Amino acid sequence: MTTIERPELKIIHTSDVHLGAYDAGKSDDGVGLEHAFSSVVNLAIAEDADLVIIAGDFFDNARVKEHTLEFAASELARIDRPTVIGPGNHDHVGPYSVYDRFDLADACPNVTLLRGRDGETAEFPALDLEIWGRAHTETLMDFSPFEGIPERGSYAWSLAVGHGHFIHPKALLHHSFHILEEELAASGRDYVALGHWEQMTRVSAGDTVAAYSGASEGLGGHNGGHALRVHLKSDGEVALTALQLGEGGAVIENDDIPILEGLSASEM
Ligand SMILES: [Mn+2]
Repeated sequence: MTTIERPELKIIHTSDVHLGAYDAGKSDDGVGLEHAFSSVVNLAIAEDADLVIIAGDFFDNARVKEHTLEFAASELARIDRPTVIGPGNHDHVGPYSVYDRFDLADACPNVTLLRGRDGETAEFPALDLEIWGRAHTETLMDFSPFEGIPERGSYAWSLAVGHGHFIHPKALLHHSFHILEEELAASGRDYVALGHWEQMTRVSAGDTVAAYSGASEGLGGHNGGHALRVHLKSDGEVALTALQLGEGGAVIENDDIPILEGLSASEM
C-alpha cells in the first residue's frame, strides 16, 4: 500500500430501498419506503457527502408505477452529488429493466448506473476515486457479483459494489449470488459496498473493508433502518459509522460494529 496522502472523502452507502414494492396494493403503502429513502438523501446532504452508493435493489421490480419512477428521479436529482447505482436482482438491467422506463442520465445527470454485464468501472477524477461493479442482468441464480473484478486502477481510492450473499457458516442455504470472503480480500479495494441483506452487517474481508448497509427500511418491518457513512481518511484508513435513520437515531461507531467471519471456498 502506498503511503502517499489521499483525499479525505465521505460516502453514504445504502441499498435495498425496494421503491415500489407495494405499488400493487393500497396507494399509501409505499410511503414508508419512500420516506426512508428521503431520509438517506437528507443524510447525504446534511453530511455533505462526496459520493452516494446504492448497492442494488433500489427499485423492487420493473412494473413499479409511474409516480414511483418520478419520485425516484426527483430524489436522486435532489442528492445533487455523484451517485452510483449497482443494480441488484430486483432492479437488474437485463431485458425489460426498470431502468429502460426512464432516461436516468437526463433526469438525474449526477447518477451513474453500472450496467456492465461483465462489470464496469466508473471514474471520478475530481475525487481521485474509481468504483467497479457488475450488474445483475436477469435472475440468474449462479450470478457471481465479484467474478472478473479487475486489478485496482491508478486512482487514490478504489472501491467496488456488489449485490449478493456473503457466505458464512450459517449461510449454507444461501444458494444464489455467492460472495466469498477470499474474493473480497483479494479484490485490492479499499471499500466494498454490499447489498442484498436487509440487516446492516460488516463482513470479514482481509485488508479490505466490506459491509452491507442494510435496507433503508426493511420489507419485513423489523430489519433495516440504517445507512452507512464511510469515511475515507487521508492516511488510507476506512472508518464506518452505522447511522439509524430518522429523528434521534442511534449511531454505531466503527469498532463497535461486529464483523461476520466467512467460509472459504474449500469449506463450502
Ligand atoms: Mn437483492
